Amino acid sequence: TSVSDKSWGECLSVAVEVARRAGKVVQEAVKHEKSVSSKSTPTDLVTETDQQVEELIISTLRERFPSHRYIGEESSAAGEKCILTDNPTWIIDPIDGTCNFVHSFPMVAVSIGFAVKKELEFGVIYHCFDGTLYTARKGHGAFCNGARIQVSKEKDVSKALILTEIGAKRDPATLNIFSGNIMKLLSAPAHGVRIIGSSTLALCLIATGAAEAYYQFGLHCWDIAAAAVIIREAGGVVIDTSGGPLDLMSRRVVAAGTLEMANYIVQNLESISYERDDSDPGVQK
Ligand code: 2AM
Ligand code: CA
Ligand code: CA
Ligand code: CA
Repeated sequence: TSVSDKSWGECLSVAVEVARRAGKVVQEAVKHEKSVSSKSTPTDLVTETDQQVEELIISTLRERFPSHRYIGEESSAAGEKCILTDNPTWIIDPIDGTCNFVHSFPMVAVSIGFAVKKELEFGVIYHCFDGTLYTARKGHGAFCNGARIQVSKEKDVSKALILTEIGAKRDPATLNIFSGNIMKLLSAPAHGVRIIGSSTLALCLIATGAAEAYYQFGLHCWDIAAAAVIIREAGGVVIDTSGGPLDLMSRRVVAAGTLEMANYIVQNLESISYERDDSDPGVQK
């Protein structure tokens, strides 16, 4: 192993430690009253815990790795630049499933991804309610609580469980495409369609083979970064909904156990377009 290879392994151990610590803060905060406000739309929720946990994660990592770059949902909301460079970059979602968190619906996660030269190197996702830890490092396999995980090998949509999400944008045109896609799947007929309210945990369920495919429009780079490594290392595919390679900043993704399953989504479902994560250069920091 090269020197750099060793140091990414060290970064992964630090990421696991920080994700666990952050996850426990979230778990404790669930029991207390939350101060909820909204961002872009009335359903785009944020709490003080989102900001506190992101601050905890980034300040801890920055102290260890001061030369690295950091992208986080709440830092971006505060106007920081969301651009992936060749530098080692941490991509963080402090609370994935904020709406679930607000309702104490037990599907909430901390997600930490790490990229070097724009390539995802490892990902860590911690389920804040049950303490399940998902990890993967490029070329080293994917794990759930330390045990190897594998995607579903199902190729036929009529034997599939499909996961998706609807974001905070609820205008009629968006809802029309969203419901049209669900109807298409239900009449395929897929075994079922599920919306669990956490993109990162939905993607982890693809990695463990609990569901066959996941697609979403409107999500962000911090929703995909960690999970993409976990799914690929579990033998699955993560691509763009157009069928091309995954673009972390494109706000759309399809993940599946098999390419056949991913292609069904690419070929049959309609896309909803969103402004790219890196379209607004934001504040240089
Ligand atoms: P969040 O809780 O970190 O905001 C709920 O639909 C899931 O989608 C959550 O994982 C949520 O992440 C994510 N999400 C956030 N913003 C979104 C958007 N604009 N469109 C679609 N999904 C979004
Ligand atoms: Ca959010
Ligand atoms: Ca998220
Ligand atoms: Ca979040």
